[in-house]
Amino acid sequence: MFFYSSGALSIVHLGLRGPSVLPMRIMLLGDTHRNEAFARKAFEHARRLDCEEIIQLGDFGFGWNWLPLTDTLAICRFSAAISLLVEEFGIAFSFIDGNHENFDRLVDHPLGVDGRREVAPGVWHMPRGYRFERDSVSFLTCGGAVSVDRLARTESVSWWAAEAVTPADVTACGSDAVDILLTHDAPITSAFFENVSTTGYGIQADVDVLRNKILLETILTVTQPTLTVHGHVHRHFVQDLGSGRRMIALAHDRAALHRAALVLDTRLDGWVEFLNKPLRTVRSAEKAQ
Ligand SMILES: [Mn+2]
Repeated sequence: MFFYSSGALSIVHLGLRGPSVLPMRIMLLGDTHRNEAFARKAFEHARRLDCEEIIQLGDFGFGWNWLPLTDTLAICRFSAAISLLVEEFGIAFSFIDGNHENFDRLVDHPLGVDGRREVAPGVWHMPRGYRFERDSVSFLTCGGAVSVDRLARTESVSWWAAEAVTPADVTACGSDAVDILLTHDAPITSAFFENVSTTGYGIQADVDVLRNKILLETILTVTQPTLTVHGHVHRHFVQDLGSGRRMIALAHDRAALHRAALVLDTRLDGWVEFLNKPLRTVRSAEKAQ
């Protein structure tokens, strides 16, 4: 039913749309956990692969450490670091929320006219239910997940109630069909859970986790994405959902980049191509064409 990526050439033609209008490469990136060294490697990876934009899939690490700007004003250290990378590399950056974000401070940043919030110059948060298009491919985002170790955390210090997906979030996602759904948590049909029956953190954690995954599954069922990509489980795998639909899990900052990052390429007419392999393989594959 699913397989772990071998790291070999992996190109999937989804046939989402007609002829390409604008060449576009987007890198989707798994949990960054406010790891600045990993973020730099991710930007270097994106530049080598000619990506114009990075979209990070939650557990970005917003608002855990602050750099004071004035006596009354501070900026999230990791967001500031990403802002500098955006400027240095000239690559756009957005993230969806995971479960490890400071939601109290995230909502301090007002939503802009396009529906995102800018948390540092060039660093954008895509809220739950946010829809956008790139090169005629439609996207929908829904962050959020439940921290299984919530009881070991302190509210508003290391845990925020707003982490969990709510029925209102599902409503915000709407019912229009979408090509690509980006989430943090894995929907309940994820193969990751085939052999996992409990979180190991008690019945309440089990129930909360299950509820979150069912809410995400509702979005998937209603919007019928051809591709769903998520983070949270810290492992990479590709799952065939049948009828040409796929679900891909991206690994995290402690994994190799070809497992934590996925490139969507809309340059080929009528296709989206996924490059998910070490750079060396990419280069030799491109030469052979
Ligand atoms: Mn995580």
